[in-house]
Amino acid sequence: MKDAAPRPIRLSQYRKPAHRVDRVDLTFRLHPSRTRVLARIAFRPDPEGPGGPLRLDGEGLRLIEAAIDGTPVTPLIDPAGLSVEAPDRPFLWEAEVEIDPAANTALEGLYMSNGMYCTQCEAEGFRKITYYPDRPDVMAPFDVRIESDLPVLLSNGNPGRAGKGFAEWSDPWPKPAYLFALVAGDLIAHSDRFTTAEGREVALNIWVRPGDEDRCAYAMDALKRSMAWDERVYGRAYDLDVFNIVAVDDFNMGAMENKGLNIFNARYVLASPQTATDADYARIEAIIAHEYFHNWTGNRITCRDWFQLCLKEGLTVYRDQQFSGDERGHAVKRIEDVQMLRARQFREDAGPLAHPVRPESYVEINNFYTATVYEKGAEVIGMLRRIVCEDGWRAGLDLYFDRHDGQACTIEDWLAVFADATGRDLSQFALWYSQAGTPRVTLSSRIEDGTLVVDLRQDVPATPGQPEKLPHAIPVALGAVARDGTEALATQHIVLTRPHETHRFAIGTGDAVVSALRGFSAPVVLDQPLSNPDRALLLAHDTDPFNRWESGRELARDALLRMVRDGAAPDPAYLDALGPVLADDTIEPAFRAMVLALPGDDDLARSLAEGGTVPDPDAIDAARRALALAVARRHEDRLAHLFDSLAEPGPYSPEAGPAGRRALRGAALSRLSRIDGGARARALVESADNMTDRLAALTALVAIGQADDALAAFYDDWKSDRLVLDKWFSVQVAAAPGDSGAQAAARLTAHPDFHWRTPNRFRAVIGALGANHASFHAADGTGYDLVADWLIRLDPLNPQTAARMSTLFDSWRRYDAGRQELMRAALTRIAGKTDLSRDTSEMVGRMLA
Ligand code: 0A1
Ligand code: ZN
Repeated sequence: MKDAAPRPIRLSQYRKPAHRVDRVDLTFRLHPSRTRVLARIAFRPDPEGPGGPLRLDGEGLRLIEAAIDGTPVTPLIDPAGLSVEAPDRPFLWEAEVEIDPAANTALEGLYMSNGMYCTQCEAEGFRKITYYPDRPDVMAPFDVRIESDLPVLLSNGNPGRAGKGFAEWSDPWPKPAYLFALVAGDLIAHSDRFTTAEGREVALNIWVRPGDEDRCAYAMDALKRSMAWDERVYGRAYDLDVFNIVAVDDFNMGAMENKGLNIFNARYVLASPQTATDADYARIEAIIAHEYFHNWTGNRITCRDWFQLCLKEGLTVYRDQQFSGDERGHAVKRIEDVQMLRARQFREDAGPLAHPVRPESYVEINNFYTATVYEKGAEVIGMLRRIVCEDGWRAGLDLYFDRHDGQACTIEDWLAVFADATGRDLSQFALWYSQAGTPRVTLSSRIEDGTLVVDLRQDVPATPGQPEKLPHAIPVALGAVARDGTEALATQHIVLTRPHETHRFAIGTGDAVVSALRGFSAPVVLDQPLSNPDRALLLAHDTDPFNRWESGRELARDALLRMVRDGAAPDPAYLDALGPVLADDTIEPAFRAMVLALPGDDDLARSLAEGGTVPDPDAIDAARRALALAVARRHEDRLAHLFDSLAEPGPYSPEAGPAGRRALRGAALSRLSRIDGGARARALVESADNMTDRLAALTALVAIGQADDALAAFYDDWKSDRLVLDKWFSVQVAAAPGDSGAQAAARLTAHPDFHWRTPNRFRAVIGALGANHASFHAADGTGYDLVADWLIRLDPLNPQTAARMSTLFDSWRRYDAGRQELMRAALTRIAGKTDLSRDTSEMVGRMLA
């Protein structure tokens, strides 16, 4: 147990550090269980700091010896670090510590994965490597020497001397300790080069386990495109002679932007047509870009403290989304991003874990790498850009990079550059960083004498600790579509700042439908009473692709909610409206696939709960299946035509065009499988030459309970490939019909290949169960119990991943009394575990509060 009742850390209590660091010199003598770390750190008292003794963070370290300016010292050691008297002038701290990487199952600090040493220091892992002021506002250049017989020895920065059994690295760019990294192993490189716009020749390497080297080409290509894009779009060039990426199998998150040495979860690097799906390729591209873009937004300009996490994450997510949009098409990318935002962030914002984009307190910072900080943080950047307009955006960004390069900054610094560059008062806009909760915008409209009158109201819901809210500045893009399908009003940009506003627009028609929140111009819930014929009109004719899709989704949602609530039959109006979209080959296939997709069960449950109906997971699941079946019956010919005509003739390419065609074909297949007994899917699962088609077919078979043979064959083919085997585990649980995913998960957790200590495998089963709404919420509580059992088991080994997964329970108050009781009991059981980690106990405590 880390702490009985750990006290929260508060933003309001920020104080400057007492000591700054001028230089860090580290030597690692690597050994699986007895690694020695020698640190020589040049400190200097900060005249603006609070003074006092030298205070260093440190956890799980065995101090061998320490000295100040060459004189041995005996610091006062406690569980969180040490304190020692130090001179009131610059001095040299030297310390040798011993650590045990092989015993490090938490995957923070220096740990081992398949015989390879690697590190994860964000947010507070460096303190598990040596004593240090482990806070992001202490920045220093690092020199590192690694001693080991392993063939590949890597750290941040540029390579220095190397010889038998050692290598040296030097990072000239001052950085906080969370960006430190070290890797040592028997690795093989996929190498390339890039010449920056400034003429710097950069050696690029992707380091992987031998055998994986033929799966790196796509990640390398994505890296080079990211480097070129950041130069072209943001004027930011790379600043070292090498850029290394390492793939590791054991990793808590997606990837990490360590300076010059990005470390990736292997699943976000390795891809071949036979092993990775189109979705995997798209994620690899996005994450490679994200980590690379952090070199400027995160590394060159970092965060003053962890409350400012969204400063680097919101901006970097925004940048990676723009990049993917430029590379793959903005319409589809925006729809995907909004789907993700609603599924993860809106859910978070509506429950007990709601927090502002910039939280004001935390117990364990690792619990705040959330959809709110990342995805809502990115939405806030998008809104800022809409509000300051294109010139203001460019001027503000230039000022940001000029003014703050090399600094550790705050959200106030970020907003000040836009205020200074544009002369605007952004104080109301700043509320987006401090107020939690998803605002609701209610819109009604009428046409009076050729004028479109739009009434808008905004409400920001109460969230934990924030009962009262002020109105936000909400950019609303809106237009209107006339009854004949022509555009009656081109997109207008307004910024809602008051609780109620009325806007008037001259309009050349007597009747039109308002298309509001075009492009999803703000992260809000839009409440606009539209009839289904109005929605069908927008689906068919809106010039805004996001709202075309949104109108189709609203039709589907409305049909499903009526099926769940009133036992209604599938709405023929929805089925009719799909017809033209399915038949129109001029519409991009990826877009048509998204129109065909139904809203997720969890999304529907949230809609029902917000509308005052207790969601019944079985009824939601049944309604979804009934609607999918009705779509299949009604459009069988069109779907069959799509399935037949969209087969890709040539060799597999992961590009957006062919990927979109496969997506539409897969969507058609999943509908058709409900009426053809799985015949097409069975044929495709055998004939497919790529993982996208094969997994789409397998998923369709699992969903209709016809997958036994196909699953056995898949296992035989892929049992020695860890990344593909994760898919085999996951599909059986995530796609299982009804509540059968709970039994599937129980069966799979007893499988000899269920290596639950590896986060990817754990997530493939336990995370997949959480993603299968009807199964997680199985009425007898088996889903809840299974997840709770495994979280209790994982927590002592890997608190960070256990805490993250515990959020599966965050919506417990939505459900019926029986399920609420079962979920509360599961949470209480986790909370009552002796020695529960600080990470998980914070999460469970917030959910039960
Ligand atoms: N900064 C990384 C994500 C990351 C965050 C925390 C970690 O450990 C607690 C690891 C990685 C990113 O945004 O990609
Ligand atoms: Zn990031």
